[in-house]
Amino acid sequence: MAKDAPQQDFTDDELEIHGRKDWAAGVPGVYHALKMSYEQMGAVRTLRTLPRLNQKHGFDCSGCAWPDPDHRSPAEFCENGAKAVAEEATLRRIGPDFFEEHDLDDLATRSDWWLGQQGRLTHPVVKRAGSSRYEPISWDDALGLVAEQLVSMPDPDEAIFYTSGRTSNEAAFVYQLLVRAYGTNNLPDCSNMCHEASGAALGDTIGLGKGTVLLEDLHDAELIIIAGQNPGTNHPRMLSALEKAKNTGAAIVAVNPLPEAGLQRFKNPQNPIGAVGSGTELADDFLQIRLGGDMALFQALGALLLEREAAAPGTVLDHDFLAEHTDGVDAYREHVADLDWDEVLTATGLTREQIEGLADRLARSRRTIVCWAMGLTQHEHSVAMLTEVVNVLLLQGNVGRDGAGLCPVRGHSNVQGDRTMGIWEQMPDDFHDRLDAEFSFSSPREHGYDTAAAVEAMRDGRASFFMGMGGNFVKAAPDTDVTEAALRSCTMTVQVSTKLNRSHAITGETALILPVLVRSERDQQASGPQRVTVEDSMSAVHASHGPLPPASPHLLSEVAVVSRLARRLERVAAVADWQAFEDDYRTIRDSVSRVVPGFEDYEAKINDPGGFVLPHGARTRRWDTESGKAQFSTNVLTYPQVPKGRLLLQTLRSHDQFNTTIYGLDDRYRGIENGRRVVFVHPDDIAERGLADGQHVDLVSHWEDGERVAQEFRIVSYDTARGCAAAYYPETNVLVPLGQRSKRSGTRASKSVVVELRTRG
Ligand SMILES: Nc1nc2c(c(=O)[nH]1)N[C@H]1C(S)=C(S)[C@@H](COP(=O)(O)OP(=O)(O)OC[C@H]3O[C@@H](n4cnc5c(=O)[nH]c(N)nc54)[C@H](O)[C@@H]3O)O[C@H]1N2
Ligand SMILES: Nc1nc2c(c(=O)[nH]1)N[C@H]1C(S)=C(S)[C@@H](COP(=O)(O)OP(=O)(O)OC[C@H]3O[C@@H](n4cnc5c(=O)[nH]c(N)nc54)[C@H](O)[C@@H]3O)O[C@H]1N2
Ligand SMILES: [Mo]
Repeated sequence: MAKDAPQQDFTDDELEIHGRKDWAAGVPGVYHALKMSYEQMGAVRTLRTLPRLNQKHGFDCSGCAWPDPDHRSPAEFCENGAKAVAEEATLRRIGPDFFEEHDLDDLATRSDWWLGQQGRLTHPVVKRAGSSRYEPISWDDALGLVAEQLVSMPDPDEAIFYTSGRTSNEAAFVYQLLVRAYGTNNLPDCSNMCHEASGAALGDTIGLGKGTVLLEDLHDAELIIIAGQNPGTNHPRMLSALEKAKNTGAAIVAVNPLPEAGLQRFKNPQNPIGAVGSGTELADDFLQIRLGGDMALFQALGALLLEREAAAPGTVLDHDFLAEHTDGVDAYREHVADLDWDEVLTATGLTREQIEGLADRLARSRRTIVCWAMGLTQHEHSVAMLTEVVNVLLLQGNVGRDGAGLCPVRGHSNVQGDRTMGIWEQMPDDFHDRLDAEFSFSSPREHGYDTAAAVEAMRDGRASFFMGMGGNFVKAAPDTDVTEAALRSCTMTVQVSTKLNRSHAITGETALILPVLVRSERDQQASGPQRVTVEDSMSAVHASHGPLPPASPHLLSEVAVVSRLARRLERVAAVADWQAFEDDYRTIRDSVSRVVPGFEDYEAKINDPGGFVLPHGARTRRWDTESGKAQFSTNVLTYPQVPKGRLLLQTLRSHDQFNTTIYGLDDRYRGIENGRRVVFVHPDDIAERGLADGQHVDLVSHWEDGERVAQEFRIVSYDTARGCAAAYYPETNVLVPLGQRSKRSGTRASKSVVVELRTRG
């Protein structure tokens, strides 16, 4: 039986439960942001940093991938963006003596919160084979060790190169080049656990796996549906855009198992009256859907739109668009005509009236946007579910029209850019062709491992080297015990990092930590200070300049780490002038401009402080799909099946974390203070099981290879959809087996885990 990670403290003695809030941001948001900034950075550094966040000549927030408005306010950041910056710009430091005090066994017992609180990593360190602690090492020796290991590998496919989505375009591009010149496509990334399903669904149906909406579109929309997303916590700056839309008359509908504070009411901290007043009522309607029920909902909406059109021809659908631009609408029409409404109501937990109400809104709206995040992507049937969202928008011609479109809201600040730069285990052939031409080599074409396949390969002894360009692989990946064992079985693990996390405590035989600069720091190279570029959720690319001095003189930039490693690997060294790449990032962008479509004149385009928007065929109604048209899809109605007595659990973020980085132990909007081991359950589901609010239970998931247990969660009676529970990630990762993932994209089903609440004996 798999047990919970040992470092967790199971007793949340100080845990307090308060009522949940129905509004987000406002003065407490500002207060919490500044409090953490002062604690971590002090007043002077706070004043030097926050005013430059997301400004045209400033630096890009590492918090999320939300775009910047053209007209920025003096404080263009949110509570959680400020926290993300305080976390990296902290004055706390981990020097070499830290590791004299704390060996690996000690680190492995520490909580994620404690590890993060120790501060920035300042020196490269190594854990040698047979030793149980890290010790300082020079950069030269560190990179020498890595190169030696890579050269000695019998097959490049035994090495794995992970990326987390904060890496700049420049670093990502040189990193994938190093990996491909070394000879593998093993480039798993955090997208594999995140928006992979969005990319797959959009690629198949509209020809490019990215959203079609720009910020202005949101301001101009008539109807915005926000499904499976908690912007109040995870994309707070989106609330300003929603407020703007609202003020120009848009209707907003939230589709979520939880009544999330940010979707109800927003007190805009950038507006003095907004911050203290009663706030803007955001959502006009809240559909409290069951987990995984969205495919049924969108199929039903499509069916209802077709019905309303049949009743009043010419009033609902966009016939010209359908005829000229789409393929498969007849098959779709036939398919949804047979819709089983009983199933729809079971899958969604909604009433027919609620669904009809949303269909009415859709029928009336001429400009509709659907926004989504992890609530729609982290299910086994996510790709099909998202193609149903596309179907509904296509019916009314809502793609490639101002004020309308598809809006996957990305997570990490440059996760979309990393993909554009080639961080993917299965880049298309034309990318490889251009890469080969630019660097005169033959890149490997066989697809590499995604995140789950990478863990399986390490587990099964098919891979023995792991390098992480950022991120916290062991905590972010599913099936914590399996993932930890997989990493421990490696000959070498290398983490390019900024702060300590659990992936530094769970190591291969030899392990290295290579500490790097963050985006808020000055990146000085031989040719002068460098800028880097990032791509936001809406395909806008712009430059970022860090204002702060580096946390330590011993830090390198990610680009420098890659270039110096590349120069030590003969085959890799031969393909490019790596010294030039390191000395002057303009040379990297010059290569990108020839390899990646849309980046022509890259350098000139980023001189515009607002940056530039990458082309997206679907925005101008050019469809790069097999049929050459926007594609309707027909899917068998699917939703999670839950055996009697069990609950469906989603694993989600609290307000005080950034993925695996835990800022603090509160989840203010949901009324949780000083603890994270809580499970939110509907009061009737609690009563039905003879349990009580406040009781402690184990969360148990059952699989063919045995059960998995997350221990000691306090039951919190909460307004969630019936049959659906929620608990925080990463504590619950232990419950999700590697094998359970989206059929077509491999995204694992972190939002639909069948669990039993087991009383503790
Ligand atoms: N402060 C902060 N900002 C972040 C992050 C962070 O950890 N902290 N993480 C970043 C990253 S990498 C990402 S990917 C994004 C994540 O952003 P979100 O996707 O908003 O993050 P989650 O906390 O996973 O929340 C999922 C939301 O979907 C709902 N949901 C879950 N399952 C379903 C479902 O089946 N149907 C519907 N309709 N709704 C469902 C949940 O109730 C919840 O509101 O945020 C990014 N921004
Ligand atoms: N159960 C469950 N699992 C999930 C999810 C879920 O909702 N539920 N969400 C998934 C999602 S959406 C994602 S995106 C993944 C996140 O997976 P990851 O991206 O791997 O995880 P993070 O917690 O964002 O990584 C944090 C670490 O990155 C390093 N870091 C921070 N900034 C920088 C930098 O500028 N450069 C470098 N080199 N390192 C840096 C720091 O050392 C920090 O400790 O987790 C996934 N896992
Ligand atoms: Mo993500």
